[in-house]
Amino acid sequence: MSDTAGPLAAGAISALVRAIENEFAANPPTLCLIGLSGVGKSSTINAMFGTNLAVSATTRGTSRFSARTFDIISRRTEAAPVTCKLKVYDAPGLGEDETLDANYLERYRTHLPKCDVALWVVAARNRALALDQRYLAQLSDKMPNLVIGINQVDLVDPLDWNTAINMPSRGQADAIAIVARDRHEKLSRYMTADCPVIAYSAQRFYNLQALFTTCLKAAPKNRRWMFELLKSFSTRDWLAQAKGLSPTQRAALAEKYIASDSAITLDQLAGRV
Ligand SMILES: Nc1nc2c(ncn2[C@@H]2O[C@H](COP(=O)(O)OP(=O)(O)OP(=O)(O)O)[C@@H](O)[C@H]2O)c(=O)[nH]1
Ligand SMILES: [Mg+2]
Repeated sequence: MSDTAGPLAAGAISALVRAIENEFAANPPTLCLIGLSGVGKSSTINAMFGTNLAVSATTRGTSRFSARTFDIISRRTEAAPVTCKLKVYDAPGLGEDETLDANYLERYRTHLPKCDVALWVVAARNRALALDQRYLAQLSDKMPNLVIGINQVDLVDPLDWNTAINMPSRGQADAIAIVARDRHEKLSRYMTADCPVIAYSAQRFYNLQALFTTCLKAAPKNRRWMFELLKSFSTRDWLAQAKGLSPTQRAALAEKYIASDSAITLDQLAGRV
């Protein structure tokens, strides 16, 4: 984004906001979620965009293959809230029931080419990747811009997540790095092009910014600003779960990571719509 534009005249603000909202309505940013049952696909979207997709710890959380369009009020702009839209293709997890998978795969093949980004989620503790490999092989020719997310890293052995700072213990960090390399190697064999792999925890808001930034970069260049406006989490969400920080430590961490949360000026958006 350019910082060179001058300040907008007050009268131009509402026209610009309307133009932005029209752009979202006409052509909403579109994400497609893929992955096995219960890996945290819906949780990931809820964490990043403040949506309310159903989540379940027991049986399937998402009950049908559907495209949902959410209205998201973006407060990333200083001047005025903007009503944005996000379209999400979410499906019950693959591999949950053999009789349903063929249908889901067919529908993914139809819808994937229309998406800006495909987010393929695996669970960090699941080392059995044959199903993901099989589905990836069947979808790779239809895949738009793919990002692999390794979710639930808080559950990686030795299971001693550091709740004081809401980060992996040293032992977990080492294990997560091994997991990330292993999953990248095993899944990339089934892709037509290499793609980024990000380890994170949707529940802990840990490394969610890295996942978000990677999805943003994967999106078509002229559509990235739309995803940026949709971001609905901040450093504060991650820090809120870091129960053992002193005020000084909290302030230092906030200072270090807060740049990614800074407001977007309408001047920066002028010229994009
Ligand atoms: N510990 C932990 N649990 C998580 C995390 N992300 C999601 N979960 C839990 O994993 C379970 C499944 O989450 P969902 O978001 O419903 O998973 P899904 O992939 O959408 O599931 P289906 O729609 O059934 O395929 C829920 O109990 C979530 O709370 C995480 O980062 N860490
Ligand atoms: Mg789901």
